[in-house]
Amino acid sequence: MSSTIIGDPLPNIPWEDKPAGSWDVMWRYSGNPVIPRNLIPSSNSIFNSAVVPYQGKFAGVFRCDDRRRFMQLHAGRSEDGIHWQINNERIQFSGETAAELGWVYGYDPRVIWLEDRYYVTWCNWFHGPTIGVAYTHDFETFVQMENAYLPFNRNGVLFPRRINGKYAMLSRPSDNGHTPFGDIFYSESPDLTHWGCHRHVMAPNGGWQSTKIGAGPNPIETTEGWLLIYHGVLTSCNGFVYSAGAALLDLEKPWKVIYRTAPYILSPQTLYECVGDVPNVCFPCAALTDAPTGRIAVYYGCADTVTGLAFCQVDELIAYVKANSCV
Ligand code: BMA
Repeated sequence: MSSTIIGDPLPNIPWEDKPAGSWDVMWRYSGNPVIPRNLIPSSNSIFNSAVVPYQGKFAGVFRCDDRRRFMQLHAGRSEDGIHWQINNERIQFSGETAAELGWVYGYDPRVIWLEDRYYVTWCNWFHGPTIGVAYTHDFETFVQMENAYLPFNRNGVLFPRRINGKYAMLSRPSDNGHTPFGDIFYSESPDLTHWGCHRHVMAPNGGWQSTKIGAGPNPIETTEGWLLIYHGVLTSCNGFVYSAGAALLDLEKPWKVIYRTAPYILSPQTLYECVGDVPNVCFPCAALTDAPTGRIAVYYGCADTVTGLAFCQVDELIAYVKANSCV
């Protein structure tokens, strides 16, 4: 491999080889969707969810919209990353900040191991959407921290390590509705509470990413830069279409975009991506990686209804990003 992941081995990463004859740089798991909408009694839909390796197995935080159609976060476990047990009760965040802020809704979680614990970020209601932050050691108790920003913001995604001594997050300032704009910004913090030194990372750029963009899974450190898989939105005559692309960001100054795909790497094309509560949505929120093999397994929401799994190989994806860059 010419380009490699800087990270840990994950020999039990869910994986399926690319189908023979496929032209795609990212390919779908043949058993998709891996999480059906009605896996638990309380759910209307389970999508846009985040998973991590946990104690030799897997754990995660799942967006489960309930049958009132309220947006909730639930914890879950898996032996293999494919078959999931998700708690029927939503996460009850603990701590003084949780008591102070209260709970209205949460959606689109990301989860990352950072230094000594797992951090969860999500879109959290606080007089409108902004970025909620919490930590857990065991996926049972989740301690809520301060929201990272004032409203309105979405797609808050932490980097897996400090950069130049500071914690780092990507986010997408937005509005109180179905935002028709949106660029990705970078912010840093000394303590995961106070965020500043904001930098612009990238703006929409035509085609599948012409209306708005937002970070997807937490950035993956590679020898070529931070590999960012992100979503982009096109406004069609029939509404928004959510696809995914990838970019390489500078390792020390991640607001500097080195390469960025002009074509999408995943777009809504299968029945479960094109038909559901919100049609035509592929929304990646998590990526598992196995550094020795370069394998990447991406979890993505499909049509705001179910959760799918897709795969790529780091050297192939980076070569594709470079060869098809719009930067
Ligand atoms: C965005 C978010 C996502 C959702 C997408 C498509 O604004 O709300 O959770 O998947 O819209 O509905």
